[in-house]
Amino acid sequence: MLYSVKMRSSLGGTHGKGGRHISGAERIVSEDLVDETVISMMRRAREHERGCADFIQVKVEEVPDAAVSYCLMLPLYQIDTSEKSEGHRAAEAELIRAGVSPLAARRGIASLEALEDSMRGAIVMDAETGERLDGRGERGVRCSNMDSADTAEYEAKMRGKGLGGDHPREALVLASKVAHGPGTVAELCWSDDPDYVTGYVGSPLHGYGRITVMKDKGDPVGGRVFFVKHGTDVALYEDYMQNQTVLVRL
Ligand code: PML
Repeated sequence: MLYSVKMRSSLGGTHGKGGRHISGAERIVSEDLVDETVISMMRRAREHERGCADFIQVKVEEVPDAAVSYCLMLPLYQIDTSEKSEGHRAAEAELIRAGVSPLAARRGIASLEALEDSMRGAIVMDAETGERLDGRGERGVRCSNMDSADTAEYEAKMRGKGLGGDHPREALVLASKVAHGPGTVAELCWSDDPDYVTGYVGSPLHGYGRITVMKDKGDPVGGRVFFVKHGTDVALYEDYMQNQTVLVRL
């Protein structure tokens, strides 16, 4: 039996509401790993560089085997850039190479640049027209309920590539689920961690393209855009992103 373990932590709110988001994590693990996963999430919440959370919520939930689907991990490649403008040019080229129209690629990048605050979820954008399709304002559409199918093997592989940190490990799993979504053409992302400037363009056609510099150091605003085929059923798409449990195989 598998279990979903989710953690979110915040600071300065009341009963977890209205505070500043500090950290979040989610894993899907076998029963024997539930306890250690909960403990390591608690530690992560309390020792986060954004501060020590005063509210931590951990949720453990059984996942029936029948509810799990599988997809393959995206192949990873890297584009080295040295500043934000170069990173954005590279991202635009990668989005177009993945099948996003030049107009939508520019709109996607501009939408993230225009954010004043980080979004918890993603903007869903028509890959042809650049029109925003989700009606979820600042919340966007969260991609949730995914993990690697074999954590030990995955972590060893990422460490072997020099990518042992939380950001690339979690992002590659998420990007793999997104790329297999019903209608995904590409994804654009940069982090909301002020100390983390690397982002990526993911796509079913070319895989996970890390772009080493996508924003200025110290900038706390990040987000994601999911570009979808013209005519995609957005309700179905949101349901897949938020609710479908996906394990990613190497
Ligand atoms: C990478 O290092 O491969 C990019 C990671 C992006 C992290 C996005 C996030 O923090 O949510």
